Amino acid sequence: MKKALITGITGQDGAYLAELLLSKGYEVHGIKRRSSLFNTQRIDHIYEDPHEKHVRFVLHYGDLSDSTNIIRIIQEVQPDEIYNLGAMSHVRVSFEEPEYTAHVDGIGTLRILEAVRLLGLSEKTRIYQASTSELYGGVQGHAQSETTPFYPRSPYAVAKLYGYWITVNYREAYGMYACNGILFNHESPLRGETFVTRKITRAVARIALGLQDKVFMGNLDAQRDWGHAKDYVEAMWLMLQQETPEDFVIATGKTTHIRDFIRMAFAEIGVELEFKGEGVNETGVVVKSTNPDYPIEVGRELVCIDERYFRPTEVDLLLGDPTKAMTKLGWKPKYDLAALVKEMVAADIELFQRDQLLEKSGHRVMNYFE
Ligand code: NDP
Ligand code: GDR
Repeated sequence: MKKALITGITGQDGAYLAELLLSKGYEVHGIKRRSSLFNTQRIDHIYEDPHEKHVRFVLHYGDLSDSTNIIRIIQEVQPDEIYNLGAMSHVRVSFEEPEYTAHVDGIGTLRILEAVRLLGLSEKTRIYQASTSELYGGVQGHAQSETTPFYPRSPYAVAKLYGYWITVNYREAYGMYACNGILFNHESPLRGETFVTRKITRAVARIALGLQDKVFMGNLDAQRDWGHAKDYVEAMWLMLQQETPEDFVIATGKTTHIRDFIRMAFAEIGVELEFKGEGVNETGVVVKSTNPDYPIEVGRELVCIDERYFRPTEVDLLLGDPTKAMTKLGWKPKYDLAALVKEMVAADIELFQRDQLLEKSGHRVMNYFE
């Protein structure tokens, strides 16, 4: 039985990847951070009681900022594959926590690679590094591929640039099977609540149910190449099954404005939006509302701009060219954007209907906005 170790197992991708590897017969180990509240909601459905025999899913306390902990866990698990997904992954927050981001996203990657080398596991253990389309940042004007140069535009992207190159360096210097997946944005109902797609689908659900008046957004002019996280974790696994380690771009090859994602999400509840005004004065106004289950008045302002959500430096457009992954890995996404939006809005409506029930029976439900 193959053993995999996943850092960031409690995150969006960690949860989908753990499910995928368990379905393929792996023994899956994950590193979770100590937190004052439970932080395993995304993986609770696959949790196995450690007191049972033949457990195939094991969690270890750990942190990418602690090399002694990383070394100990890798020594104990002796994994065939490591997926380094753990990171401070929010681009805007990285401007507020630049040093921590470098420590975890940059040097954290080195800690994994060096642990494998020091433990004499270079021949046995294959390593996947969660690299990102944010590396391209300021490189605009054409689709971004494995040969496009990098120009990071945030502390997050700069930290990930170090992670990318240290992975390449360990592969070249020590012959390790280590590769970078340069993944473009991927989303799902498990997406963190403060990333733009989930923020929008949550707002749509809450507005539909009468729990929220409007949503405040940042830069609506940005464009992103969005795929489904389920498709993208499959590509991670495929990258570690090749004869030789290589880096791959994973993307859909289509890009969409944030504004159009908002339109698509509101269309799921029968609302047609028109955007009026410019810059910070832009608003999204209802011009048609056709779903009797969610009666929303025509003329109502549902989207406004709040400068707080703008970034000191922005990545205007991301558009990936996944030709290499499609050709060499045989990878192809199963979801398109319309199916992704539909699934996310439906999941958030269900979530908030549950919250409504709880509130009706006297429970207080907290909802934070960002
Ligand atoms: P999430 O933010 O959902 O998950 C990040 C995970 O990292 C969480 O499990 C988090 O733990 C963990 N983590 C954070 N800090 C540390 C730390 N100091 N030590 C150990 N673990 C830590 O991210 P995604 O699942 O969306 O992304 C997975 C990886 O892929 C990340 O590295 C991200 O940067 C990268 N990436 C993501 C893309 C996307 O579109 N989703 C695109 C390209 C790259 P906790 O749950 O406790 O917070
Ligand atoms: P990104 O994702 O920065 O691309 O990083 P995010 O969803 O945060 O932003 C995408 C774009 O939307 C614009 N935007 C807003 N973003 C947020 N979060 N909130 C808003 O209110 C808002 N309004 C407009 C942003 O300015 C940006 O242009 C994600 C993360 O998962 C990274 O870890 C990963 O590496 C990259 O995707 C690829």
